[in-house]
Amino acid sequence: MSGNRTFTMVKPDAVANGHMGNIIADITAAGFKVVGMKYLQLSAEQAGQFYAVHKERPFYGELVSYMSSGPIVAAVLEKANAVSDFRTLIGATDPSKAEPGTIRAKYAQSIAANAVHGSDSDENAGIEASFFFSNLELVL
Ligand code: IDP
Ligand code: MG
Repeated sequence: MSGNRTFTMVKPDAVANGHMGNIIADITAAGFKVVGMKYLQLSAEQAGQFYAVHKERPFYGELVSYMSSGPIVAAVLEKANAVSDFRTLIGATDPSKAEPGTIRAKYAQSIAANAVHGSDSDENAGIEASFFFSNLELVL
């Protein structure tokens, strides 16, 4: 994967609260092209695997049960400087600290239920995209 792709999820709280369409609209309005998209619910085992890097953090159990609590949208996005521009678009992990107008400021409930995921590096974007998508499933 080159530096122009990132991976996102619309998390269970945002889907359950009806923000899925608005969040995808904000993402595409910001210039990101969707190259892959799936609507699915993770099992606790799958959520635990996806977030394995956070295994030692105190909120890991809460994160795994929350991320498997309802359906999500998983997507691969394309744009120049995708990883860093997308992190700017979503705002800080804690929505009370997120810049006004960012997706988390607009739609997140709490530091745990914070509406969206965004990869933090090109390397992780590649790993996370391939957790959900084969290359054959991505639009060129
Ligand atoms: P990020 O999603 O902004 O990259 P990370 O530190 O990688 O933030 O944490 C991954 C996810 O774990 C967060 O998006 C959030 O859902 C959850 N999380 C992070 N910090 C906390 C916390 O202090 N309490 C509960 N959940 C948290
Ligand atoms: Mg992170």
